[in-house]
Amino acid sequence: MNIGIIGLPKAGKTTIFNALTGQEAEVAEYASGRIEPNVAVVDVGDPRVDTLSAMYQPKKTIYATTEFIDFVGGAGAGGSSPEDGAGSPRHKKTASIFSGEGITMVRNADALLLVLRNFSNPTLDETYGTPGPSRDLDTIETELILADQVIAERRLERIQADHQRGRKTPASQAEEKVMHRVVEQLDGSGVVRDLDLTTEEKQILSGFRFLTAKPVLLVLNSSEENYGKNGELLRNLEERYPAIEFAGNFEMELSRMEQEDAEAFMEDMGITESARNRLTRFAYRMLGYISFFTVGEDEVRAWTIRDGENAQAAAGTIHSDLAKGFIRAECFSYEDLVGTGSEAAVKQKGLFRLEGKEYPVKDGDILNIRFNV
Ligand SMILES: Nc1nc2c(ncn2[C@@H]2O[C@H](COP(=O)(O)OP(=O)(O)O)[C@@H](O)[C@H]2O)c(=O)[nH]1
Ligand SMILES: [Mg+2]
Repeated sequence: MNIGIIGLPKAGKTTIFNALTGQEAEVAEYASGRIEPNVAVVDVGDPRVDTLSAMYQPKKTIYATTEFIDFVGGAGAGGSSPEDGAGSPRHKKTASIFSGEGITMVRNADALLLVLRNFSNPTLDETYGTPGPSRDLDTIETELILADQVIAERRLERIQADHQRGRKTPASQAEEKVMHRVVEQLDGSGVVRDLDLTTEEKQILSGFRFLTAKPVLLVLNSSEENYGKNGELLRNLEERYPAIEFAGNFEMELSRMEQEDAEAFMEDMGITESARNRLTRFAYRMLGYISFFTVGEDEVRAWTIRDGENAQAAAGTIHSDLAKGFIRAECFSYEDLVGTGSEAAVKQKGLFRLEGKEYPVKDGDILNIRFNV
């Protein structure tokens, strides 16, 4: 899973990125002018993996991972935004926050984590106004729409120009049709996500990686003082997107402390778990991801797939050969393994199954793929 962190300048994106990854990327009240994104791959903490590792004593234990990309916007850094390069001069609208090189990486993300400032600071309040998470969400949505509009319009013009030159194919006509719908949707301030698309249309659009097609999660980045006291605000935000609250600055500091010290501070704040664990669990649930496991003497490992994917697709996440040469999946559940105490006991109780290609893999399944290439 791959998550792009976006938001208005100084909303605390890098602070949240640091809290989630334990990194020490530069956090700044003032612009620094750097534009490359911060990227980190972190393990998805999962107590089930720890238990499996203790049972099998493998040489290697490998957790599922999540990649976070902290997109460093241009415009907020004192208007130093690189030209959007939107092409034709007809495109007056430029997406000021989401222009520049970093956005290419965010376009490749599976989901957007949108950070909303909910803390005061004299300098920031003066430059960007007092905290207004709902207002900021509106602004960001508008900017995401603008960024997609530039791409969709440009593409549509291109197809139409080709058609005028007599270059018309069934594929180009299908693309024109769906791109036209995208442009209309965006012109009406709608998002690509809300379009009712056929599988084929989704396929046509997938290469454009529209930002407004991606699932969105909100982070309400609250000050240490008002953390946990924003119930109504959170509920309002949740009417639009799934939302989670962090005390960004505080949690960034926690992520740098020794476990024991961190736990004492967390208790004081009523924070039960690290930002990373809370966020990954939240993201898995909201984005519909699940984990399955492979076990053995060599390796215990967690893998991430989308809920509903079948055994063959799951095999493919391990290796494409396993999907191609798929015969059967040997399968039992983590629960049954822990419940009975051993693989032998799982078999004895008739809880060990052989599943075919179409079997929908469940969260916590332990799989061994039989294959033949
Ligand atoms: N009080 C408070 N300050 C924060 C919090 N999160 C970020 N900041 C401050 O806000 C400024 C901008 O943060 P940064 O993470 O660099 O924002 P970015 O531009 O969105 O990446 C820095 O001075 C941070 O110390 C927070 O939760 N509480
Ligand atoms: Mg930053």
